[in-house]
Amino acid sequence: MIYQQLNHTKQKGKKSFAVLIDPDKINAASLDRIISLSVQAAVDYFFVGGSLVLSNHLDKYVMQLKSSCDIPVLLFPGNPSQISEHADALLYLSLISGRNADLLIGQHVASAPKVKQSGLEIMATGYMVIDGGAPTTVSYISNAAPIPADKSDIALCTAMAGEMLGMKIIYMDAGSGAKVPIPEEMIQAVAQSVSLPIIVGGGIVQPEKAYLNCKAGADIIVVGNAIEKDASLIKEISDAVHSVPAKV
Ligand code: 1GP
Repeated sequence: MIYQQLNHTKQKGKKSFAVLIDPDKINAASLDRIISLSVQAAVDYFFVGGSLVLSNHLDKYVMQLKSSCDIPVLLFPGNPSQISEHADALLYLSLISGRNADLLIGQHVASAPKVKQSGLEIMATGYMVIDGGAPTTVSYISNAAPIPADKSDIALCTAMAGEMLGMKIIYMDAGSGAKVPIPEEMIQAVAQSVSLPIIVGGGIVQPEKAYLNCKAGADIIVVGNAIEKDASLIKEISDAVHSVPAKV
């Protein structure tokens, strides 16, 4: 099970790196290149999804990933149509930072039979959108205010509530292409308040920032945009994340 592996890795204090694949921004050839660079760089996970996903290629790309390498594929869906039974697991997102009932529970109810039938490993994920300095697709589509970046107390209370409600993972996201990534202070405040694995993404473009996020308590760093622009960052960020000393 992916979740057990994820939790085990956290207990050992080891950090992981996930490459985000947005099916709208890729083609089969560029995905091939990303796969081989990711294998060489010892990337831990592929996340597949996006806020919109206008194309119909989700299944195709998930199959391409699965047939080319052993890196686990986790779906990171912007909406319930983004389900592929060929993936390994589903980040079953509930937007706990917002007050939009549809994204907290409504879409889950409507798609529950389909999700259950998929046979995917389901990982309940408390999804928290943090203000990244400019409106991102996720903040617009979700129609819900993000948590202000300087309000660590709101973030930690939100994560705590998510944990007590039974979420298995906390995902802190400044949104794809965020101008400003999530500050380390906020990551640290959340990491000290919950014992769940913490995923952090949105606007990370430098290996140093990935490293500092991990030191602050992030367990998995996700990068999408920056890699689409410069694929050599896959190795640089993977090395930075994996160089964080494990807890003793
Ligand atoms: C977005 O967390 C992801 O949901 C990754 O963001 O594309 O900015 O790396 P970037």
